[in-house]
Amino acid sequence: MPDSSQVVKTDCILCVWGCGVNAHVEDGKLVKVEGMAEHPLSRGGLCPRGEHLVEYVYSPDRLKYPMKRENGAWKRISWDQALDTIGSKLTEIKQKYGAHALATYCGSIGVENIELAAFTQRFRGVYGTPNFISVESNCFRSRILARQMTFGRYIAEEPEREKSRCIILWGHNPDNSRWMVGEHIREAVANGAKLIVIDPRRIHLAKYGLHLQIRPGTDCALALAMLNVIIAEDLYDSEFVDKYTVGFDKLREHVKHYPPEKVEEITEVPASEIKNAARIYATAKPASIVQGICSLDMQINGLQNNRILAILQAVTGNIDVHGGWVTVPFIRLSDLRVPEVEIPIGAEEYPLFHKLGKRVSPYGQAMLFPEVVLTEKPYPIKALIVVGGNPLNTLPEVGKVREALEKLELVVAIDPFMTETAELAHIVLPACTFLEKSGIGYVYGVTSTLPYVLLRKRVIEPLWESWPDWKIFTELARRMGYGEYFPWNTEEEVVAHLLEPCQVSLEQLREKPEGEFYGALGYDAYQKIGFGTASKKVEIYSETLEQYGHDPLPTHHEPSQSPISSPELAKEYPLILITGARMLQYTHSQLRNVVSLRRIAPEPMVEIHPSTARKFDITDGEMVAVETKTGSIKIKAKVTEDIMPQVVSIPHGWAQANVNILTDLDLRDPITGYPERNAVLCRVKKI
Ligand SMILES: Nc1nc2c(c(=O)[nH]1)N[C@H]1C(S)=C(S)[C@@H](COP(=O)(O)OP(=O)(O)OC[C@H]3O[C@@H](n4cnc5c(=O)[nH]c(N)nc54)[C@H](O)[C@@H]3O)O[C@H]1N2
Ligand SMILES: Nc1nc2c(c(=O)[nH]1)N[C@H]1C(S)=C(S)[C@@H](COP(=O)(O)OP(=O)(O)OC[C@H]3O[C@@H](n4cnc5c(=O)[nH]c(N)nc54)[C@H](O)[C@@H]3O)O[C@H]1N2
Ligand code: SF4
Ligand SMILES: [Mo]
Repeated sequence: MPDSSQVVKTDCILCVWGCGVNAHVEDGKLVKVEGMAEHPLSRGGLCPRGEHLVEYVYSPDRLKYPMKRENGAWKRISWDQALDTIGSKLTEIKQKYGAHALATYCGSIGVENIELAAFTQRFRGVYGTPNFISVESNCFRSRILARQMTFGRYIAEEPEREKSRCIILWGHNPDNSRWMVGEHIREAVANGAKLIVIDPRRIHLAKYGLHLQIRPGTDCALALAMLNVIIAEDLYDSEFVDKYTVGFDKLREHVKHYPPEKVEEITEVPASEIKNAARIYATAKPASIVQGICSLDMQINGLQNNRILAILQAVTGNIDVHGGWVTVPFIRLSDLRVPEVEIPIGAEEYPLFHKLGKRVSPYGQAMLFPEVVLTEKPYPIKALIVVGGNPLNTLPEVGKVREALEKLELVVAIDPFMTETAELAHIVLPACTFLEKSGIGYVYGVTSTLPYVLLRKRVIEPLWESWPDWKIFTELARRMGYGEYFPWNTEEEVVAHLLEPCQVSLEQLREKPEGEFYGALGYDAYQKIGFGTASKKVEIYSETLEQYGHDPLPTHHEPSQSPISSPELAKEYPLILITGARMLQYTHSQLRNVVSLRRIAPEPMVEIHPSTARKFDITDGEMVAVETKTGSIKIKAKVTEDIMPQVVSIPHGWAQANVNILTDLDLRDPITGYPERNAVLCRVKKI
């Protein structure tokens, strides 16, 4: 091979999983990518997004240089002009309104793009604002909180292809959102594991097991009924329960209110199926509930859904065991955060979202952001820096989000592409993609059970005038007089600093370009270190929740909008909308401009059952209007047997039929503030 061509081992972060990639580079150009066989999670595979990385990186739609919006038109400016303008405006805003008048927003890409999230947080800390908001306002933190409340630490689910005897896919369709877990599950089923799918949609994996088609938003009731059966029939692990849990007697009484026959009426799952599922799950050991990553969070019972599934795992003795749920060691990386002096927006309304015991979360609750901007209560927010996110597409009720953004004096969007949010910004800064910068790739300790880390190497030089995020914040901070907090001059220095406390050294990682395990799973962790709760046991009954005025034992609450809780509204809007079922070809609002992907999945569609379609005189493929109390969109109908008759499903992320026009910022989980985006009443009309 000539010297000018090489294969760089790195990972893909077009979504959270970080699949291993062999990137082929010729004369400084990325020419081909392949899956990296050595990577323990992706094992040589890539999804269609990963396969089309070349097209993504060289997309003609990339932002090529900084731009400023002037009289409605974009004008190219230099980096110096852009950073000077932003710096002086931010200084002015701080003097006039106080530092809290700036908010920073990190999107989904901040989760796996550690440098991006770390530098955004450092910048906001040095500037002095507490207002860091992110996708954790609707995704994943609810589950972390619930497990910390229940176990005193995060314990992750492990669908182990050799060990798991039963897997419950609960509101999760890994074939589209986490393909490698879909593969694992097929292998587990081939090895004799039982599969139970709990989903209003008949996903492909449903055909390998028992499928409970559940009315959206009633998962907590279903889990309580399963516990009713498991406890009444003595199928729980009494030794584990006696030794390691508190509150079981109260749970025993509580679940008596949820007999399967009654819960059939709530969930629409036949009582016989509830019993069947409970018996299979409790007797086939080890068992792992593999739950939706955000689907169950985004409900009125979101946190309690997460709690009740943790309780199911605990009482059946499936904690810290191979093929059940297991403690994953966290990767130790330098913390670049500067402690905030004030609490962020949402911390008063959702105190547990902000702080659980001694654990203080760095996030404000983004669902309150539009309201705070529009009302200026508790104080005015005047500027927003959006880094690696597209809130104008992905937050609920985007009509109101737009109104809020339009009121701001300064919106800066840092992104490789011109997003809907960037369109509305005053200044856009071209970020380079992950292939054009170095970083740390680790299979996020909480979303997977692989304690694995690799050096994410710069594969090609930044294209056009794009910069990596760390450099953007560093240069801006230096201009504003905060240079001492940003001493790093190169990417290598940043990565070396972040890796200082890591269990695996930079040198070791350099020697092993395919990556390295940084720790081992804690299969017997609770026997060694117990549980980190106040009682040192699994807290089935949560005094913490009780103190804050919430149900100490998970209790079913009807969704804010439902045929039962709002029958009048249901007369006008008789169908139940669920949103955001993942499409394999796209990540949220990204990648619609990758032609090869667009060819496979050209447009969004609303899934609707044939009986419902007949009722509303709708035929497959025709354009229809879907309407909620909040808004209306036009979208093509996909008539399919694979969905419950009274439910319709629309994916998110599409600009031309944005489902978040239909969702509502005010419908929220009372504990976390998460939006209810699964179970909103709607109607479908012919147009
Ligand atoms: N291709 C792709 N992969 C992604 C992403 C992406 O955008 N694209 N995003 C990533 C991110 S950030 C996240 S958070 C995850 C999301 O991951 P998940 O939240 O697990 O989403 P899905 O895997 O699409 O599965 C959601 C399933 O829940 C079902 N569902 C909806 N409402 C209910 C309900 O009330 N009860 C039950 N039981 N089921 C319900 C839907 O029908 C759907 O089949 O995906 C990640 N992976
Ligand atoms: N209705 C409904 N809405 C939903 C959901 C749902 O299920 N239903 N799911 C929600 C969930 S779980 C999530 S996580 C959110 C995601 O919400 P967002 O994070 O706002 O969505 P993305 O479209 O992934 O935006 C990421 C942006 O980062 C940019 N980017 C990529 N790489 C880089 C980089 O290196 N640097 C910088 N600066 N930018 C980069 C991309 O071009 C893209 O514009 O969506 C939420 N929205
Ligand atoms: S699942 Fe696809 S997009 Fe996500 S990291 Fe893997 S290859 Fe990339
Ligand atoms: Mo997410």
